[in-house]
Amino acid sequence: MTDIALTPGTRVAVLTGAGVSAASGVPTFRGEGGLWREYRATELATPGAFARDPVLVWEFYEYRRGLVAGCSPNAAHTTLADMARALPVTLITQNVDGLHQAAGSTDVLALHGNLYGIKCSRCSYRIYDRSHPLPQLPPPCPRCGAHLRPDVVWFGEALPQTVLHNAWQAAGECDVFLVVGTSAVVQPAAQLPLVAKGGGATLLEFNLEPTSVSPWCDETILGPAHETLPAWWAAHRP
Ligand code: BV8
Ligand code: ZN
Repeated sequence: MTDIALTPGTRVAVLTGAGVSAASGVPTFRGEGGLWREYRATELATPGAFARDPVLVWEFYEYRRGLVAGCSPNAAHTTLADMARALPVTLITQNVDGLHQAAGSTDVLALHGNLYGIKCSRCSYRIYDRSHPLPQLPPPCPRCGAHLRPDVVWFGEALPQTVLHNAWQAAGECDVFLVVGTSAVVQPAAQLPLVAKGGGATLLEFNLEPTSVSPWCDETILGPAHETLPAWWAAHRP
């Protein structure tokens, strides 16, 4: 086990992916269960899929909103919220399920948006709506009449600039960087652990298996994050 002496001044940054929500019952992107009907999530999370079939993509996100509505944060989410009460923690997530926020984490840098965000596919109209179910079909924008769409970042779309800038800065300045439950495949999020390493941080990975970022990690702690992260925090909290 990599020896780290955390103090109340230790700057921690965390990048989470779908694996942190697996124990809550939210399917990951690339594991089994990532399928919906006969589609893979990555086929539908694109502007082209929405342009071709807005109803299908809207139904896909309604399915996921319904799924997540029945899920609760697990011990990995609550541990990260607890950590931020003891240390300066920047929580960066690729997830859109809102479970970090539900666990009490605040100031979450949501790189890829949130399932409860809805925006216009044409103008700047956007709302945050936790109600479920939404109308069966993508509603027309009340301002311009175009289809409303999920306010998430699809493949081929730019990440929110301020969020990405703040995540990049936190990664470059932290003392310890935790990579939790991500295959580290999706860019530019997957660069963040390397930015942290380049900034001199200790890099720890929590996953079921090694990933493409494992060679840069000071340690890869194998196991389900809802068990390994609480155990690590209990052994290292200042
Ligand atoms: C962009 C929202 C440019 C939607 C998502 C290089 C540079 C820049 C871009 C690219 C590049 N190379 C390729 C690209 C394009 C692309 C990309 O990265 N493609 C990949 C597939 C190669 N990137 C983009 O398109 C990005 N946009 O760069 O735009 C640009 C600039 C200016 C102007 C225009 C354009 C946008 C990417 C965002 C896509 N949106 N989500 C939605 O959710 O529907 S990404 C999606 O994948 C989710 O957010 C998910 O979180 C994310 C990453 O996946 P993971 O979270 O890692 O999940 P995965 O299933 O893969 O892995 C789960 C892991 O958990 C596994 O390792 C598993 O072992 C582990 N695990 C499982 N259970 C547990 C566990 N670990 C611990 N405990 C457990 N219990
Ligand atoms: Zn509009």
